[in-house]
Amino acid sequence: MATSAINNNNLDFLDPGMSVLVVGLGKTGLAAVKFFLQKGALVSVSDSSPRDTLDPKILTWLENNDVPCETGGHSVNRFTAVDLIFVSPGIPLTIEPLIEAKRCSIPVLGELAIAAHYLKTPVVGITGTNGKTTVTTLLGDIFRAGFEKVFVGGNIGTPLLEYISGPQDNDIVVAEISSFQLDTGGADNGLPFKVAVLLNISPDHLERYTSYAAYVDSKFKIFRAQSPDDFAVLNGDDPEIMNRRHLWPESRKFFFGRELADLAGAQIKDGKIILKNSSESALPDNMSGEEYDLSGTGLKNPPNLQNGAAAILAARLMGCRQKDIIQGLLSFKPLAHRMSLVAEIDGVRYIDDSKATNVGALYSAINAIDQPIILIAGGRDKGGDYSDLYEPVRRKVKQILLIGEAKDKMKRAFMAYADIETLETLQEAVVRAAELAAPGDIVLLSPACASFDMFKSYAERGDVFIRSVKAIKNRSTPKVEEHLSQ
Ligand code: UMA
Repeated sequence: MATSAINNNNLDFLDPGMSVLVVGLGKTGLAAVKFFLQKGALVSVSDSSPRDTLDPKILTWLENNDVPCETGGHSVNRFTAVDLIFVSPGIPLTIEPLIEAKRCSIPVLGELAIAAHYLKTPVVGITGTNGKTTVTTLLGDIFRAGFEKVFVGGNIGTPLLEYISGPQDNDIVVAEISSFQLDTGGADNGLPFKVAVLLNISPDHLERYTSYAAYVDSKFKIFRAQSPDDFAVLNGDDPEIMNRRHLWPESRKFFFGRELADLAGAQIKDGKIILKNSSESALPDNMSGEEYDLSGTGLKNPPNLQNGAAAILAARLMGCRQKDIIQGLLSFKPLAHRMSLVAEIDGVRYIDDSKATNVGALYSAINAIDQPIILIAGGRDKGGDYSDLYEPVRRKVKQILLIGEAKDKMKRAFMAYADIETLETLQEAVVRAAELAAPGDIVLLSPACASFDMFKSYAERGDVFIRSVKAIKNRSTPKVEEHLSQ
């Protein structure tokens, strides 16, 4: 082992022959194996899933490249016998082999720590509890209007390591960044984002963090490596963010929101985004006074107005031209499973918000709707505090239909605020919602929970909802022949 030569501040240690254990063989793990092999390291893998559940093509590829792969669990002796451990974001940092490795002073690093040393392209990072994927996608659209080559990756689905392993010949990298990724950014400052965006913070992933404060701390790490030449873009309407805005160093801070008072940044007003200076701080390049009208775009409703404001500000601070931003805004298509209208059947609208995997997302969904709601919720609980929802639920929700592991816990939480039924499947919940709904109501799937107890992903959950709604629509639409025979 060459651990004495390694420290987290200096990753020029990737000498040929050093031993690296990659933990987790998902997308990030596979990209990491390829990266470390390229650097000439002796790579091995450890994954807790049974061998027969992993992709056989990947296992054969590893074999062909002489990469030993432990499956079905993690053994401590593998973790303590290497020079460096690379962890995928989904691996809890509290598993025993990692604790033991850290006790032996073996560096445990993730993708952002590697990117800090090897990424050569200017990078915009977007984090927050909700809206990350929307803003990352939107910024991708905006930058594509103005730059020749744009890489969009990170937590949105394509590991940054895939880009880093290639020629790195893009003009800009747009990276969705999760708190899990920020947790393994390295003991030094991590990746310096030219523009770092923090969209909002509300309780999430509390099954992994010891406290909400620990989760909030993790989100703020996105600013750690910034210098005075870099920009922080922050939600001025979010109390959690505003309370801590003085607590990190260096970068120039600009804000977006409805209540900016004397803060510089992007003001949301009457469906428009207006850039403005404050008495103490001026936006660069005389951009103060520019207006962007979101009313004709897919961003006209909250929370997308906030997402649009954040993206406009970030793009402008990255040097994007106003006309390219407008083109990007116009070309943006709202993403699936986020407050998407599936169908209107007999005067009832069915809305798919399957991406609402935490309490904060359900809160903004309920607040965005004025009609009476029949809410379908539940799934795998993430430790969130449901009390923020009591008042909006009491005011707007006629009935809650609960599914999944969290249904009993949620029933206890909401029984004083709405009528509740529990059901076994999402399909049954949709059928029951259709029976209960009256014209003018909204049937809303917005689970406030992860999907993994019943589905592979929130996308699969949303697809099942859509199919169930379409089945009801087909049943309720009289066939032409039946209609004619009456
Ligand atoms: N595994 C172990 N040991 C464990 C737990 C898991 O070996 O203790 C193994 C699993 O068996 C599996 C592998 O680890 O084979 C999966 O690793 P991973 O969960 O890190 O998954 P990746 O495929 O690498 O995907 C990760 C992100 N996943 C997570 O953060 C959980 C993806 O975000 C991201 O798109 C991808 O990297 C590329 O950057 C997903 C996500 O749910 C979409 N993110 C969370 C969120 O958005 O809320 C943070």
